[in-house]
Amino acid sequence: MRLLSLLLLFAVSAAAQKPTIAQAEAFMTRAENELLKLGIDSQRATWVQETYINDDTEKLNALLTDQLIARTTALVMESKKYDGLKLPPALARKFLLLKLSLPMPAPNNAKLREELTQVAASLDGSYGKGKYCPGGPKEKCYGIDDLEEQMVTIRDPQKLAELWAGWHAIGAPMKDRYARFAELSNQGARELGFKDTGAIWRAGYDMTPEEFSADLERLWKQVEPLYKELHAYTRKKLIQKYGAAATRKDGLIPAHLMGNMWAQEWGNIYDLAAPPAAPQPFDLGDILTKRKATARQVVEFGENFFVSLGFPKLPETFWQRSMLSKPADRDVVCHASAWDIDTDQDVRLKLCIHDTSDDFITVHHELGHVYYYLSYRKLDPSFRSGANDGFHEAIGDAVALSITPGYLKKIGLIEKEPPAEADLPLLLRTAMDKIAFLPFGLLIDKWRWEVFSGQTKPADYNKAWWRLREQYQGVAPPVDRSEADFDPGAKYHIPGNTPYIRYFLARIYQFQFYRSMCRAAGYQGPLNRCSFFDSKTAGANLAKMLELGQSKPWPEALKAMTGEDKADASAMVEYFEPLLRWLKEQNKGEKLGWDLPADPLKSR
Ligand code: X8Z
Ligand code: ZN
Repeated sequence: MRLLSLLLLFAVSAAAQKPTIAQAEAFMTRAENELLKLGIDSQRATWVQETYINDDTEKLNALLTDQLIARTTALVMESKKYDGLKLPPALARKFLLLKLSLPMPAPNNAKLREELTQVAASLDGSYGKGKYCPGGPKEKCYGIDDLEEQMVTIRDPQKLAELWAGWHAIGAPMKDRYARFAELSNQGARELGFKDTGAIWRAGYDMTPEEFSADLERLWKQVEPLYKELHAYTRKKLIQKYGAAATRKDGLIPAHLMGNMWAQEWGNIYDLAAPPAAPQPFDLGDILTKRKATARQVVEFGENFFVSLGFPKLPETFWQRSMLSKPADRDVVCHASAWDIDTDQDVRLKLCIHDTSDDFITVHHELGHVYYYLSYRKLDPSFRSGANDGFHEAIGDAVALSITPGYLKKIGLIEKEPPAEADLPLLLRTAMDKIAFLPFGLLIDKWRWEVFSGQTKPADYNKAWWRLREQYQGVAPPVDRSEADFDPGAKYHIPGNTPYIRYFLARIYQFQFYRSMCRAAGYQGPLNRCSFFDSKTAGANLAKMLELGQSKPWPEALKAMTGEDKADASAMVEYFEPLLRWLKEQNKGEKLGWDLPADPLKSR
């Protein structure tokens, strides 16, 4: 009798301790509010660091990041209490998103966490302060912003190799810090119950890691034939121009000849690849310079496009608080970015606009982020994010695909539409940016996932990097490299710790979004000529997807706009179909692809 009542008492108190759904809900509301506030403080500190780099702002940023990570970690731990509960789907999703919310998980130990946030802020700072001083440190020095501009026009391979090596030297001093960063962040990931930091990143796609890998592989296979043709064609043109400096027995292309520091987009060397009889392409950069367009006016072109779709004008504070041009008096991170400081109306851009067409496109890209922010700001804080991060990167690009000659004529930037023969050359130029990027977009995080998983050790960082660049991109280092170099450090997103697979996904999604908006706009005809400017129907469909934020698994968001629920590269293939036919014709007799060299670090 006594035993029974004891047991009963035990059962009752256990039931009393088991948390309820109401408690889970209350916990989540509290967590959301607290993290929202800390997130805003941290955003402000990061903004100040990146627009005003010095030791103090670096420290302040590290401090605020530290606070945010500390509280997020503690709340994730606390949230485990509710693990076995059967929660309503929206609440369950919030718990999941909380677990995945740290791109840089940190150890739950104040000292180690502080070390990690310091290392991370110093890596970001090193990139922003990075300079190449051709005549030595006392002479004129160039940051990446200047160097990128120079690479667009310089056509002397020796000079290009110098610039390339000069910039890549900024990576070497980051190597040890990067190794420590990976080690500490992994420890944090393991404490949260994940294998490593890469595993957290890959968990953000509403599918299992195996399904995610399979999806990436499937998409890559859809577009790889296009890349191989473009690679072979561009290689032939580079060899015609540069001879020995562009020639390797294995068929790889030296990475400094593509008009871009990372050979990630090749549109800047379109002049070397243009078909002989092609009409001279219009140069938006020239047009904007001749008109003396200000940075603000360049952004207004983008704003007007979104307004034409039915979106609101940008808030006044956007213009007051954004950084649109490079300040003359201090170091800043020029790499373009869009900011959602308070996840409400305080949205901003940070970029260093020059009068080039690349920037015209980049502005549309960044405004895609801004209009996404503004569209989901009314949702609960947990859901104020993109359906997945690839969606976020794809919105502005999908809009920018509508910057056709027809559109430019409509808004008065060009006087007459180029003749029909100009279509194919324009498609080639676009492909040199969009298609060329695909393997690069894929390999950056393949490298990082291998680093985080421990498959690639610090002693092999650079080898593994070049192995992937050779395997996927078919490009080789222009000068000999070694493990004393750390070439990944010369690409912003590595020291900046921004996951990158989003950009690969975005290249694919953007054509899918674009095709669906073209259809909504009632467009019929070859896909590459469509502009959905001024279509309120296309805009309404887009808004339906954007307003969902992260509240639903991404296939549902995709469905809300396109009616499709799978990522699909067929729109991209359709867009470039005429070009593919032409490239195949041009490449007759050419060997497609390349062989992998025995030593990935050798320049010949
Ligand atoms: O980093 C960016 C954006 C940031 S919002 C400008 N992009 C990647 C890069 O520059 O490497 C856009 C394309 C790929
Ligand atoms: Zn972006």
